[in-house]
Amino acid sequence: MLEQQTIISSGNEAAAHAIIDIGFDGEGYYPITPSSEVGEHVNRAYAQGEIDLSFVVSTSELAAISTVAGMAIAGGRAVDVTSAQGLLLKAEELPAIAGLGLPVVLNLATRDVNAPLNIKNGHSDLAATLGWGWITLCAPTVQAVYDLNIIALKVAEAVNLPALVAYDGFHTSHANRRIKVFTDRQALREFVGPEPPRRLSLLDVKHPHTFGPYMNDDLINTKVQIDQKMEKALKLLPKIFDEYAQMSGRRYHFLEVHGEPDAQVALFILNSAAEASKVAVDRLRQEGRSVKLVSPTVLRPWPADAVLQTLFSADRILVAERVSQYGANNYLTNEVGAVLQRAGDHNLVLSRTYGIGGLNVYPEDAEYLLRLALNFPNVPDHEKRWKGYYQAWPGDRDYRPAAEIAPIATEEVTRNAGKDRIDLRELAEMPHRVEKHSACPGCGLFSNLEMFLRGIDGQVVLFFNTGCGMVVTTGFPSTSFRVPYFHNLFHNATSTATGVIEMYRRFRRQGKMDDEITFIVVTGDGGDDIGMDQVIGAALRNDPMIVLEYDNKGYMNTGGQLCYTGLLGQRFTNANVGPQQKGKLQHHKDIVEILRGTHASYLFQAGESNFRDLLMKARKAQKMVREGNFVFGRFFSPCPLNWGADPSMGFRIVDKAVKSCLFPLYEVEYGITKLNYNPEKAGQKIPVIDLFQSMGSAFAHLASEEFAPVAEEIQREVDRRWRRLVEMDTNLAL
Ligand SMILES: Cc1ncc(C[n+]2csc(CCOP(=O)(O)OP(=O)(O)O)c2C)c(N)n1
Ligand code: SF4
Repeated sequence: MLEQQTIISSGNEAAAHAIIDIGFDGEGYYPITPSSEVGEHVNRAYAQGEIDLSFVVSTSELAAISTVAGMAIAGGRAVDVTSAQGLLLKAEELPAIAGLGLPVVLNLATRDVNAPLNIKNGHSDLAATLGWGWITLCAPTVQAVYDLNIIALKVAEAVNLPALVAYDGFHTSHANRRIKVFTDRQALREFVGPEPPRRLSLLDVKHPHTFGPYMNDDLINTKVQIDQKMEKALKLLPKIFDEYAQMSGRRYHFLEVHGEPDAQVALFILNSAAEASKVAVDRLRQEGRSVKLVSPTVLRPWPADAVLQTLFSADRILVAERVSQYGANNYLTNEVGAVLQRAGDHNLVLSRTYGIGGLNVYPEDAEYLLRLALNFPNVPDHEKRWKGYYQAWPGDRDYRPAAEIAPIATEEVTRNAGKDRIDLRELAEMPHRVEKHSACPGCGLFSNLEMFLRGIDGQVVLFFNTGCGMVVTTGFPSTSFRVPYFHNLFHNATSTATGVIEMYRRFRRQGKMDDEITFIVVTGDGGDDIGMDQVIGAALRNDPMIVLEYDNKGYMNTGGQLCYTGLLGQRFTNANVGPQQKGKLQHHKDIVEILRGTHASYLFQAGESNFRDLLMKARKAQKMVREGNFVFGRFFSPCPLNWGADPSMGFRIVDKAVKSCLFPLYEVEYGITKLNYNPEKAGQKIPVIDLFQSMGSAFAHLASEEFAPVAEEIQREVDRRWRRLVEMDTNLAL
């Protein structure tokens, strides 16, 4: 056995620990709860110089897994992590990776797939993957997360298929447990072995090969090959489990069984719920009941023979699943049923959906399910169904949450119509369209948005991307919106708005409605990383909407991860500062300048520190959309929580961002650039370092002596961009 040490670890830390111990060549990263921390831990180790791996922060999950595919086809060992919608966004690439035979590892901290949006546990993401050709291992405990990552890579490389390690979001990803990890990384790496040489490599220029061609008709044979590789993995896994047991003292099997081996009743359940179920099995056995628990470690390859052997003797099997799939049955029930049918179909397979939306499973819940199977069919009528729900209900159709805020009347918010000048006092009295939100004190999001909305007359419909703006305003059954509002997942608001606007125009043409509406999309800067294509698409189509980006220089809702708007050297939870890494490696993204290339009608930057300018831009933006044009605006929006900044400094930080020229106030109207405020001319320009000193701990190091070269580099870049703007302003505006 190899030497090991005991540590306290969460499931996410255990996955990171395994990734670090194995020594992967590369990781693609995109944050999503509850899996985000894995990459953060790996990056921390990288920043400290503990490991040498290419850590690529991507602009979406699809981009991350595509980067991982690139690493693998170049011959590197690569790993990725995700959950729920993140997995679904990778879905295009995942079957391709299996078809290409790339042995990458993907950790999945399972989470229910909405709607409505939910971050808690469910297995609907995992269920979606089962036909995609990935070896799939299930880790019910924190220890198993560590162990199965190692086993996954070993089997993946042996058969040239990718492997997925699934563990439960929050129940396992965030549970702190005592686990054992190897102390000697080198010895572990010997167990994993060097990466087997690939027959073909994209980097082999002496023997060039074409990968990923298109192939039709009878040449499509990768599906058969995947099947054969799965069969090979099925034969190999017991040997790998054996070797791992010798090395670690921990033995895994296709299925973990707890209770009486030949029990009359079996509960078949996946991952974390299996732990609570063991207690229920023990209690019932003390009563002399013949019960057992069966929990699969391996879902793909599907261990049909082991399932048959384990369940054959049971009269009744209750398959409990954290999914609800309409159709013949939930997926595992179908698979268990199909296996047992081979043996003559003498067993009764019952199915229950449990725990969707992340509900906890206690021993009492498992006991209830076991008793249901034990007593079947002598159970209450409503439980006689062979499939159904436990811990889930359809909700009360007649439930109407109390209206805490009143809808807004058009007259209340019509203050600017037909006026040349705005009356600030009158606008100050305008009612809020968004109220009672729970943003952190000092957050720049709503101070900017609220001010902007005061410049907008009449009715608005709001669309929010996922992010803080959405999270702090809605949480069933409450809402902060006095106007219609729609959240349609992380980065889809712009395209969703396009669809709504198309119907709005159609219905107005058809005379079905006559309300005048301004459509406004609110997004974080992260929404414009992952959703950049959608914003560009709306701009290119000149869809009449206002898109407002609050730029808080990070993915704040998920815990302060890197956004491409971040500054060179900025500290993020996934771009740490240490001997080997100095925070973010690139200069800040300039979304307005990116959109300039779409020749959108009106683009602007504004900030709460210059509120008259902001209000004038709101008025102009509304005029533009009323004329049928696309508008994009961006605010500089402090995030005291993740910047570690003083919440009372927000207004002054925005002012400094403007005066340092890091965030110039300007607009681009039909291609003509106009600076709205020139700190140089006003004699108010300040060095960027003055700004960093007040921006909080994510930036404070940039003002230190050690980071002086980085600060100088940022100053040069800011000045270069500023000079360009000044040139465009003075020359083109004439
Ligand atoms: C497809 C997908 N990937 C990842 C996420 C997780 N996620 C939700 S919000 C968010 C960050 C949003 O950042 P930003 O747009 O800057 O808004 P902020 O959090 O700063 O308000 C992330 C990564 C998700 N919901 N869906
Ligand atoms: S985390 Fe930051 S962006 Fe989110 S509400 Fe708090 S201050 Fe605002």
